[in-house]
Amino acid sequence: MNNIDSVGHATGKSVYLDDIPVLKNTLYGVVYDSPLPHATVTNLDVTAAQSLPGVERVFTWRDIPGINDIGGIIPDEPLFASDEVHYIGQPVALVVAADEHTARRALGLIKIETVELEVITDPREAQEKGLLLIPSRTFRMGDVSAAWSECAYIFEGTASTGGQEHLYLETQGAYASPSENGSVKIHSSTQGPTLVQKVAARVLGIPMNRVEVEVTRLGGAFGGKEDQATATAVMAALASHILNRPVKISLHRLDDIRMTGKRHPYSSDFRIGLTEEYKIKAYSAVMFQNGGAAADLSPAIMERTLFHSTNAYFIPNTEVTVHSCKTNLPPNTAFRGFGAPQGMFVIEAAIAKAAAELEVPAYLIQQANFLSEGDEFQYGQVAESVNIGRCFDDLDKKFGIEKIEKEISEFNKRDPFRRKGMAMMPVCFGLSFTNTSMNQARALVHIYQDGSIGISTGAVEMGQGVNTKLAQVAAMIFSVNINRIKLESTNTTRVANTSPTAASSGTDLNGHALHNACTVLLKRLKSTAATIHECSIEEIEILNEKVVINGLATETDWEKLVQNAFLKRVSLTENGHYFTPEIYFDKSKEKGHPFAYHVYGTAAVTVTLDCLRGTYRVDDVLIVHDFGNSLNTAIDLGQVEGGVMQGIGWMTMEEVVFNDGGKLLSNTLSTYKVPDIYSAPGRVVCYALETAGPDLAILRSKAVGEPPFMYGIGAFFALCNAIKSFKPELKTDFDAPLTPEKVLMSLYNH
Ligand code: MTE
Ligand code: LUZ
Ligand code: MOS
Repeated sequence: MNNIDSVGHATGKSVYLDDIPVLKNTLYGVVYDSPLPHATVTNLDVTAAQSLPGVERVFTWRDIPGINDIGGIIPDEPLFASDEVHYIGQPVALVVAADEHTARRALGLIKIETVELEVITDPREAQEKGLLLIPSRTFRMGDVSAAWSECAYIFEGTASTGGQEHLYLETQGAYASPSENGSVKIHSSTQGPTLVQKVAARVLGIPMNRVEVEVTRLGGAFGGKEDQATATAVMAALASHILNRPVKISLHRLDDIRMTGKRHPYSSDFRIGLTEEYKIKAYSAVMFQNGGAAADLSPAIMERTLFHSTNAYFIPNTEVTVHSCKTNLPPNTAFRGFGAPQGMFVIEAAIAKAAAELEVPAYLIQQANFLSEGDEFQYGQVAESVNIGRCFDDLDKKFGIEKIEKEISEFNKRDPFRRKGMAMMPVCFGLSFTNTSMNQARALVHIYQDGSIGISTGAVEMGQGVNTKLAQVAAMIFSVNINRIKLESTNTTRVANTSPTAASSGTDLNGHALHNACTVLLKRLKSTAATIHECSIEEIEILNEKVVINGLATETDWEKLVQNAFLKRVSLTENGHYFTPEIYFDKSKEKGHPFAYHVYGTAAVTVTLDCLRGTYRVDDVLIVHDFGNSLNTAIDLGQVEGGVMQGIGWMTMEEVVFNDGGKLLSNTLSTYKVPDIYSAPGRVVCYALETAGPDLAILRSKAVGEPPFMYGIGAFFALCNAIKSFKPELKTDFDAPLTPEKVLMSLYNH
């Protein structure tokens, strides 16, 4: 089954926000953002900008009719700064003009007077000064302080990971226009239309039913539009609502990179204790999450870090704390993996450290500690259908870990200046929003009189193929040709109170809701068929667009059946609702059953390092991944390849750099290096683990969006191993990304 969008994308016919034809009288908005990282605003003068010919109006916090707050979880983030600014790039005003060029010229006429305040960019320093976004949280299991004395070996260290720019191809943007009765319609490039609707209503001071949010598709999001599409959308809505004119905002790339938050950098201290047999007896870690200047999604990301801090291992005694630290940087936000990669990096660093000290391959320690059936996670959930050991063993069977190791060691003996390295990266990722109430969805299905089908859900298509998978679900239930099905835009008036398309759960949640709606409609149609053919409903099947009775095809095809049902006044519309059963979480105890199921997989990553130049390439990424019973192997493999590439980029070359004054130095694509075709691995080979798939996954097809990202972590440890083989005495520190510059310095600077 091809992706239903492939032709539209290849021919340029798919409609993104910027392709929507603009209405007459449309105005264009450009954001004026804070030039300072932390300051009191003593005066803001927009009069000169206001009087530039062509400028319609300059909006500041004073123009907000409702509440000046866009915080998604915690109300700590103004739409426009008022008396203080907290980061460079923070929106202060919006210039709206007849054209974008004029609006941009007016920016230079805005005068801001400030008194500078202390700037903090380091999360550890923020924590010391008590600057936290939310209270710190700790997950515990067993008795870690008692367990240290039972360990044969104890190792300590630090590990840190950097930020990451989402670099969605389509930048943030929105197009708002006034409708009747004081309503506003917002076209938004958002993963969370309901969040945009809710926050727009709050800021405009109108009820949610006066705000309609429409999403056609996104040119990529990767978490960057889960929360941070809201500011742009609400600014456009505000200007449109007040001026009673259509207003469009589409961020320029450099503005987008400067103003929006990124993946959270983390800096952590760890301690790991093992027995003589390499069983991890105890693990403790303290992690400092760099949250930026407002909470955004940091509380939820912190939580997912905690949930994934022991990755795919059973560790009987743990204590992991995360501090969410407030700094003068743009608020960091969701990014594929949502804090899990940061947490997993620390336990993998701890294992790598132990392996180096004990002079054994890390995979022996990994393997000795894999979760087994019935083990308890740190958060109380009991592990079921655990596949991690099988993924690892299958990978070994298919590719031969020892054989790879042998080839590498021979190469390393032979080659004068190049070194190869290998690392295994197991992954265990929990599926469900960690906030239980978000695990619900709705789907609205219309069967039209001609037999064609229109489907609306809360899912947002951002390139991940959710629309194709949803079409497949409906086509399978109705047993009709997929060409009969159209996936409608995502719209808050058709499907309300949606969760963002995130947490890899888009297909699962919306697919289940769709399944429920289609099942009800199918039953109605079967009942109609039973009336036509004067038999009982149990004898009826619809197979390949035909009514089949007791295995025999009848004259009645899908179109006839639908037409007949319509004439008989049967409802051909249904709204399906779904909520994930069985899940709950008790925050007061930090225990529960938060996930519907877990996704497992293992990758072996090999690299070749040029020790003269510090340059390297990733040779192979060999994977066995648990897709369950995949709905669409082409899409799923695409998600694996994209995720792996993005993970490798985060670990090796993408370096978000701020100076001490909170200014982003890596603010262009010439100073921020993203992976391109030349940095792609030589091979990405991914085998599907043979499994039935869990009941709670839609048609037993497991969610796939985020988990493969974490295979990229293997590239970091493979590089560490290559470095170690060139310079055995080197004590590697775990400071990602491991850029070629950093590699070169570590090879020769000690
Ligand atoms: N794939 C593409 N092509 N573009 C994206 O923006 N986002 C990722 C992943 N894969 C993304 C993507 C992220 S962060 C998530 S959470 C999931 O897709 C969301 O979609 P799903 O829930 O339908 O898997
Ligand atoms: N968003 C969210 C997420 O609000 N809660 C989550 O658990 C989550 N997980 C991954 C990505 N986005
Ligand atoms: Mo993905 S980080 O859940 O949008």
